[in-house]
Amino acid sequence: MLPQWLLSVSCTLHGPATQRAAQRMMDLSPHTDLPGHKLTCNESALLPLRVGYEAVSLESALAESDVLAVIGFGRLAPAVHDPRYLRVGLEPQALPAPLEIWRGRGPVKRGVEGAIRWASDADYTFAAIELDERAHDGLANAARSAYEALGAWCSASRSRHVLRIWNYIDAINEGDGDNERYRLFCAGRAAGMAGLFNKGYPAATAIGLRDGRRVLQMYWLCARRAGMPVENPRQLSSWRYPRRYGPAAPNFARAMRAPAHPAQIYISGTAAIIGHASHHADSSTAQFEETLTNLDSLLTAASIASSAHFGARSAWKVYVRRAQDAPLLQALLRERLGADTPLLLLRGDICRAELLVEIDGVQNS
Ligand code: 3EB
Repeated sequence: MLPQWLLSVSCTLHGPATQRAAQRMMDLSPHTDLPGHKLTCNESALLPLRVGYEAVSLESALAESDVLAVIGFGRLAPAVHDPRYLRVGLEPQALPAPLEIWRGRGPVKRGVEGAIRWASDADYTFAAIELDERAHDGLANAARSAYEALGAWCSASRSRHVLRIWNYIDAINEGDGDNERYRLFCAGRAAGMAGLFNKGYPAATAIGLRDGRRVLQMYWLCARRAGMPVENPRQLSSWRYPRRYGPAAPNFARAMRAPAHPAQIYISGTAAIIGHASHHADSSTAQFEETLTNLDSLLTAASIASSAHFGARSAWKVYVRRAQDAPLLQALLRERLGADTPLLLLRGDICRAELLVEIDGVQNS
């Protein structure tokens, strides 16, 4: 069944085009049923969350009543205890790095419950968890515990629909074959997710930290209404990856259309993968171009008008494995995405050892 917010958007604003797009999204998403009923109009879409990078102090950001979440990056980001704030251990390529700030409609309630920190307004929730692997019998169990805990917490909350998950994992490529830490994470995640996402997986990112702390960091964006998962016609759905990539497939949607109007799409970590195979193992720039082709394909599948791709109405994170690739990639990004596109380059490891660059973000129509 189509979510109510999408019905209202299709009948009041775009008519058959959005209806077709919704149909296409569902064709690509095996977890959602085809619509079997007449479209009706209502006013149930949420206002989109405003996500951007801001060069402001953490204190001034947290003083604002519409701020739902602030994410700081790297060692030099402030270490402040506030449930709305998370410092992720990924080093930014350029200093000082801006803060990623999520703004909603306010007012924001916030709290701490066990290992979970959360902040909610009427429509959206930011929820974060950090688990020390050593205290949780290793990475796989930490991942399972983290998904079980956040899953249970979100299911019981007003914003129970998970749109987007960010996973940051120390030393993600360490270990051989099925013992590679990313694969251990995937196994724990699959176990911890059991029964959670029957209507489709959230969009996600999984990137490697290098801080040596062995602390799994994860944060979720949840909403009061369900979003619509979107798959990429150029890429095999992650949960269908063949066995060679590990005993437990990753479980994420390529993108999530938010239950919002105007349209907003959260794009999962996207790399130079076609079908299930990595391409251009020897070239970060070729991987970058392939990644842009994947993003174009995904945004088209999500029916965000192609003229609206990138630009000021979007925000992107670019994860770069090798420091020496960063300057050229930065220049290429500016050339391809334009001067007004918000970008944050971070040094991080990508979940397959041969991948050198990955991009995630949010696109508003
Ligand atoms: C890929 O397409 C690249 O395990 O949550 C991208 C986004 C990737 C999310 C995840 C992994 C994940 O498979 C890696």
